[in-house]
Amino acid sequence: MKTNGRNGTTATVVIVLGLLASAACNGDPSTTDAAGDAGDVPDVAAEADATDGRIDTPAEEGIADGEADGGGPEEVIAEDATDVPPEVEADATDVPPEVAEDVTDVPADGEEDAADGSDGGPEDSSLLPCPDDMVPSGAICIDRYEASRPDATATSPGADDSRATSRPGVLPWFVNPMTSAAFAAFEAACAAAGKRLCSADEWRAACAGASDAPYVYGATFDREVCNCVDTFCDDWCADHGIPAGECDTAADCGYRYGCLRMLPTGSMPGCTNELGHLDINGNVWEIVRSTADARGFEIRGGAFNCAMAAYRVGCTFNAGWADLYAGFRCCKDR
Ligand SMILES: [Ca+2]
Ligand SMILES: [Ca+2]
Repeated sequence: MKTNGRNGTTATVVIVLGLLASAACNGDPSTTDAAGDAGDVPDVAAEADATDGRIDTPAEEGIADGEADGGGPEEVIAEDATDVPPEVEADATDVPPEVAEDVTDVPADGEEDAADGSDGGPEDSSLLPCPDDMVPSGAICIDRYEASRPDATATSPGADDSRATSRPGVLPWFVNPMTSAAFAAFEAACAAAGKRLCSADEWRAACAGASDAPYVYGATFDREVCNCVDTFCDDWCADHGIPAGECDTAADCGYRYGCLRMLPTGSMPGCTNELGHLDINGNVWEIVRSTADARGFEIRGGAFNCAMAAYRVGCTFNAGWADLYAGFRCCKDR
């Protein structure tokens, strides 16, 4: 720090780290990110880079490498990202066995849901009930789970693109990076299931719920409720003998420990509101139709690997970049 040259080097490093942090979420958070959040970025990148070797399972490495290793310019990151092996696995052992039973026990009866005030429209009595794999949200039904392929399992997202399913305990259907071709494929997958992609307004309304909350579960960000980059830091420390007082649970700590991971659908039973859909915040991003966004779609809900989770998993955030884990869920009119 004694010379201008060193100061210049330091400044350069900070700028580069800022770019790396963008890569840590697989993209450039430029157009829709709040400028005020930019100050958080360099620390995240430093942690992500420095701890690359600490990822403790092959499954986690498969996903985390797609993020933390993408330290170069965007072209390089995109290459890495498309290389995500289809067998990328989540830690299926984390799925509480009771989750699937609980969620499938939820009554899908539209009249009962309408009667409990979940959507409250005056015309509710004329609306049809929703199929078992969807929940009512006003004048539409929305998938209970993130979309998955028919042949997806808890450890594989599958390969059958013929139609979208909405079911618990399987890895969601995702692409990385997001493309216009994927948008068309998602629309076709919903159509083959007798559904369609949700619109941005429909998705946001279902996310915010009756209380119009910023997060699906309420007004205050909670890392433990929906699967985000910060969810497993405390668990990682406990598993590795790090006392709670010494465990880094600050924002984006998942990069430090390499403990972020995609989960099978419905693994976080609290990640919902009175409507009963799951994972609308976090896990994989969700593509929705948009007339406001020039791309024709928006990218909503945040993801398991995305920095600045408190900001990006919110119900109103639209990711303006393509290098991310993009999934979807289907809607249909009632
Ligand atoms: Ca946790
Ligand atoms: Ca999601």
